[in-house]
Amino acid sequence: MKVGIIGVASSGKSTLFQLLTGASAPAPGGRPEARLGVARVPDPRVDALAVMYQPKKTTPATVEYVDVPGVVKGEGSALVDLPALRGVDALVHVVRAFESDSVAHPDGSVDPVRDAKMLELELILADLGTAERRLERLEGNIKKANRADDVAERAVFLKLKAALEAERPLREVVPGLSDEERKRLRSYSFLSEKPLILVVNMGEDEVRDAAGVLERRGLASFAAAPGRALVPVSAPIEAEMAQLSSDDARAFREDLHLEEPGLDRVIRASYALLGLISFLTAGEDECRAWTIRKGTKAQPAAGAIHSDIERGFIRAEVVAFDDLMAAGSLAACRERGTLRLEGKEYVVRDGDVINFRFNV
Ligand SMILES: Nc1nc2c(ncn2[C@@H]2O[C@H](COP(=O)(O)OP(=O)(O)O)[C@@H](O)[C@H]2O)c(=O)[nH]1
Ligand SMILES: [Mg+2]
Repeated sequence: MKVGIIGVASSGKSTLFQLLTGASAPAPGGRPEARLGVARVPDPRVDALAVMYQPKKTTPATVEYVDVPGVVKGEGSALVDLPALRGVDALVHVVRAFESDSVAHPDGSVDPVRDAKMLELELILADLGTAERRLERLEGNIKKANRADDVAERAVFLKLKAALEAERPLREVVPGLSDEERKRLRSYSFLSEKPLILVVNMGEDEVRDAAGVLERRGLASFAAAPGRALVPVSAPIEAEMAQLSSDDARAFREDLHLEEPGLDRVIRASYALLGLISFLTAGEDECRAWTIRKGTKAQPAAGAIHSDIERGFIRAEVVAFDDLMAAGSLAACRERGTLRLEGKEYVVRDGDVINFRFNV
């Protein structure tokens, strides 16, 4: 899974990107470029398996993040580097809510809902451009040769255009289309259709009352729309926490009434919004979490590991993580009957520990 990080200049995008992925700060000077980094998905189940199996290697699931540099407005260019976003599955919008005398907001004042709406509009206008260009092509084609396919596609794009002109993001529109209509859009990557996680970067003294701040700033109601999620963080606090031992970090969080690190919540929100789950594999060589979409069947799930395992799929030996922990070993699960043999139609569940039997 790949997530693009967007936001106005100095909202804390690069700071958060570095904290999420462990990347170092870019060298100063030079043209800012989109940067790619990998974050580990926190998952206590993988750690528990590692205690049980003592493997040579423990590998968490990962999420890729792209730090997309903001572009200064008023140069006739978009607010964000839009081409860098075409290949991502979801967007994180870092919304600035922190006040600072030393770090100026490019618009002169801190107003998170204004910024959230402005960025959303930017995505909508980019999609409107895509829709208009496509409609122009289709009109030309239809004049030349009146093909039914082109006429049908034009009808879908006219719907999109009307919605976008009314400033509605496509994530609110596309789910209401028929399967037939959605099929015609499959080769497009619309920015306002992508799930949006608003990461609200607030002041250090505000995180104790994060829910209150989100309410007062009007962000809670903005984020209530479908396909949007809200995660409050404070970049300096996350940075401080990243320096601490895990015990000290826990004490620090308790002091601030935070249940888990803000960065973990960003990753978790990405998973939830995209409908992703993890299944697990365990053995003496490696204990590992793998990412799939909710609803994936056993055979394509095997493909997350290797295409050979998917192709040569015979059966899956499956046990729920909790059952494995309760029994203490796979052998004990076999005796208790909690280790099941499943076929290719089995729908994999979050936390299934799976051993695929295959033949190549
Ligand atoms: N006071 C304060 N400063 C921050 C916070 N987050 C980022 N900054 C500072 O704001 C500046 C811009 O941050 P950066 O992550 O580079 O923003 P970007 O332009 O969105 O990539 C840096 O000097 C950061 O140290 C925050 O939550 N509070
Ligand atoms: Mg930056």
